[in-house]
Amino acid sequence: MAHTLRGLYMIIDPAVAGERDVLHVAREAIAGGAAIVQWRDKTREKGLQLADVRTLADICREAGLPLIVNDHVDLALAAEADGVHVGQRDLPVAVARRLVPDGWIVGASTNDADEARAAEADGADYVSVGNLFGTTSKDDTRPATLDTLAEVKAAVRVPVCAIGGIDEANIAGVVAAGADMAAVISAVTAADDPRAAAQRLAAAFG
Ligand code: TZP
Ligand code: MG
Repeated sequence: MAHTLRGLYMIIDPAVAGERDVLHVAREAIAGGAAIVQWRDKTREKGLQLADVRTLADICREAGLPLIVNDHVDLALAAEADGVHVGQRDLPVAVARRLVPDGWIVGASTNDADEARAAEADGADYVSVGNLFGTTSKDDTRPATLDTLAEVKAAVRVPVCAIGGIDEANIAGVVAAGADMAAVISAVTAADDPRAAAQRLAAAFG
């Protein structure tokens, strides 16, 4: 099934969820209108993540949404996800593309127009741009601005996903700068009511 790469891109990260049940957060985000879901776990071994990723893949399939696994092609394949997201130091986009089935989504993290053009040329289906507003969810990020986002949008034809500290106060500016998707972790995961937060964020895409 071809998925639309537009709207709220919900990243499910157990480290940010803390005591909250991550799969519950995912269900709430989807009920609130998330359009794309990513699994991101920088902490546990892949064998210990697999059951959760498989369950999340089922949840996403049921909702008709794509599940994208961060970093790990093998975990994405094992969980029967719909795609993989690679950073500049993960497997190269072209390699990931060769390893996944036809029709899978391959996304790439970028920080400027040159990286975005290269990712697109290597076969990325979308590029992400960040860290836009500062984040408490990830260390070692490279800063980017709304101008960077607009430059990337002008440089590539594939959809562009904004990331980094996106919340209800700044998401309208992100959409105005040309983002096709806005990725969030904490703005939904740590919200008092994750479903309502997702609903308000998703509304920015009209
Ligand atoms: N890459 C750049 S910033 C970031 C990632 C994975 C984390 C985004 O999380 P939050 O909580 O929405 O700032
Ligand atoms: Mg990565």
